[in-house]
Order: sequence, then C-alpha cells, then structure tokens
Amino acid sequence: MLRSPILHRTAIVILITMHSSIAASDPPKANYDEQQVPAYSLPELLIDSSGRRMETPHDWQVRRRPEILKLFESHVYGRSPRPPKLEFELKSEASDALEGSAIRKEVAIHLLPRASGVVLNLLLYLPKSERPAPVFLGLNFWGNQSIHADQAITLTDAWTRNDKELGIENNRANEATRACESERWQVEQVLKRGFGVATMYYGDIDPDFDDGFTNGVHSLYPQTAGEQREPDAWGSIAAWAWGLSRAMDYLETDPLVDSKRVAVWGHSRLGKTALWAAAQDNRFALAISNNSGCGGAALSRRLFGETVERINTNFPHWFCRNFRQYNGKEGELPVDQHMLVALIAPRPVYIASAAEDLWADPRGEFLAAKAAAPVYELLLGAGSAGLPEDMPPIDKSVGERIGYHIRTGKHDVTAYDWQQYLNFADRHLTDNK
Ligand code: GTR
Repeated sequence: MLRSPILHRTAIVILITMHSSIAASDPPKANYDEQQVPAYSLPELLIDSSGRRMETPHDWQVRRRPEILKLFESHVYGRSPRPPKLEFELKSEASDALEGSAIRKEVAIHLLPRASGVVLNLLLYLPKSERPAPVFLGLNFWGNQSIHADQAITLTDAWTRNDKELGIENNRANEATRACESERWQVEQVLKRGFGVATMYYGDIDPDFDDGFTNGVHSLYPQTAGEQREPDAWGSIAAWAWGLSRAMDYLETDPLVDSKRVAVWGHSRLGKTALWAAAQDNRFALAISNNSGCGGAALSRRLFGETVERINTNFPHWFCRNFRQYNGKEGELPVDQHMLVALIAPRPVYIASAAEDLWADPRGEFLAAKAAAPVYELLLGAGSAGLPEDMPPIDKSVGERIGYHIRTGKHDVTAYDWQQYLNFADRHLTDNK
C-alpha cells in the first residue's frame, strides 16, 4: 500500500503533540531514592496557631487537637456532614457458622429516609463467648463475600470495579469473588484469639470512581455535589470513614459486641480511611493502618513514591478540592501525616509497612509514627509510644502505644500482619470488666 507522506507526517505531528500533552499533565516520575528526598521541616504538633506551646494534656485536647482536626478537614479529606437517622435490620443470623465455631450476622444499616436507597450491609462473625466480644472492624474491596468462603454470605449486588483476574466485566461481583480476599482477613485466626470480625463493602458507602459526588452516601447530601460543592466538601475517603462510624453506631447497639473495644483497620486506601475514621471518632479504641501510604501514614513532604500530585491526579475523588492546591507544593501543607496519627492519641495505633511497597514509602510511614510520639508522651508520659530511634529490621514488631513493623514482601495484608495486630490488640484492648 502506498502511504501518503503528508498523511504520515501529520500522524507523526499528532503523535508528538499527544505525547507532549500527556507528558505536560503527568506528574513527575516517582522518586525511590533516599538521597533525593528533599530537606523538609514538619509542621509543629505541639505549638498552636497563636504560637503557644502545648504543655499539658488539657492544652492538647482543648486547643491544638481541634485545630489540627479542622486543618485535615479543610485541606485534605473534606468536611463530613452529620449522619441522618439510621435503622438497623437484622437480615440473617446463624449461631452455628464456620462449622459451629462462630455466630454470623448480616445487618442492613438503612440511612433514612429509606427511599434514599442507601444501605450499608454489615457482616459480623463473633466468637461464641459468654462476654461481649471485642471486634476488628474494616472495610473490604469486593463485597462481604470476598472475606471468607462461607457460602451463606450474601453476594453484593452493588457496583464493583471491573477486574480481569476475577472475571468482573459488568461492574457486578460474581461467585469467583467469594473468598478472593480471605488471606487478607484471616477470619478463623481472629476468632480463635477471641475477637469478632465486622466488615462492610466500601462501595456500599461510596462507589470508588469519580462520578461528581452524586452516588453512594454523597447522594444524601446533594449540596456537596455539583455547582454548590465547596472546596472543603468531603471526598470518598471521608465518606468511607463516615461509613465506618455508621457501622460503629450499629455495633454500639449489639449486645454481643463490646463496643468499647472496637479496633478499626484497613489496607491501602482503606488504611488511609481507617486512620481518618479513628482521628474523628473517639469511639474507635484502636486503629491499624496496613500499607496506607500517601494520604495515610506516610509523610507527604518526603516526596518518596506516591505524591500528593500523583494521588490527586489518579484519584480526583478521594480528597477534597482544596488538597489539589498542594500538588507539587507539599511544603505548603499546614499539616503532614504525623499529625493524623497524633489525632488518634492516646488510643493505641499500629502502622504496618511492607518492604517491597516503596510506592507507600515505608520509611515515611515509620517517620510519621515517630513524629507523632510527642503527643503520646504528653498525654501518657515519657516513653509511652515506645518506638526505637531508627527503623526496625524487617519482620520485627516494635513499639508500645504506637506499634510498627515492616514485613517482608509486597503491598498486601498477610497472616504475619494479623499476628502482630492480634498481639497488639491483646496488649491494649484489655477487658476491664
Ligand atoms: C494505589 C494508590 C495507593 C493505594 C492503593 C490501594 O493505586 O496509588 O494510594 O491506595 O492504590 O488502595 O490499593
């Protein structure tokens, strides 16, 4: 075939133009070199906006903590609205689940009015015990059926992401998604140690795509979408965190649950979510961040792995619009992520990294944990955070009130991670009854 040189040249020009426009809008390549981490100084945790140093626990609780919470609302995650009235509907209950070893419940949390159609479906496994059980509450990525092979778990009919490996093509979960994340949940191990498991599908709260904040729980607050949307209106991470608090609203009513001993946990984007949920809602007695990275436990100012610009570009719906001001300008953020960890004090918090998960900046996660320690020390006394000076070796859990490990392997949740979380919860979620 004869090729027209003019057409050919035009095609090249178009290609070059396309390429350069992609390059122009693309954030710079991720840095994985410790030598390239810029010099930075973190915003002060214990000096308030009027320049006053926090000297007592009261100073922190009454002056600085509310300021920092507000800064995260206004500049990072967005402001969450007050919840509507809720109705809890027990959809199923079995006292002989998992070969007779556990109680299983499915509870629909209706956000009123029911006509809104927004329902959060909570799945609970509880150990058979005389006493109300402490519980690990976390969101899942593919529907409740993904956490265990138990055929009795209702398959979600909500929107899910498409996924080749799981054979999801039409944004609906299929049978192949049963137990697809059971390794990440370790239900039997958790139950054996005397804890319950509570979970909800994060897409019940807000489907994870940029739809202009009109679906999921955002739909209940139309003033936070469209033209009226404020630059500090809640994004999806805030919505997911808000959903965790609605699960907590239910857990407080369940006599089989010890709601004073609920640990909130999450992996990756749901780890960011767990931290923000625990920062805002004091009812969570303990928080766990598994490989949460940028916008979670990792310091933004290190510019290592995922950056603010990258995350805002790839996931424009996760944070509030104000957060975009800091694309490439992390140094101007009025907060950094050590302050998010500090908001959880004096409650115990565990931060876990994975050695191959450089995108999430393991060192940045450790340094944030470390930099949060002064608040724990102010509230609970010297040494209370208990972290070592330097990052621990791989596969060694360290810390007291702030726990930390970096394990072998990639971005994931493993049995090793769970062993550390269970040991940490054993130490800190003590039954005082
Ligand atoms: C990545 C994202 C991370 C992390 C992760 C996940 O693509 O860049 O911030 O949240 O997804 O949630 O799996």
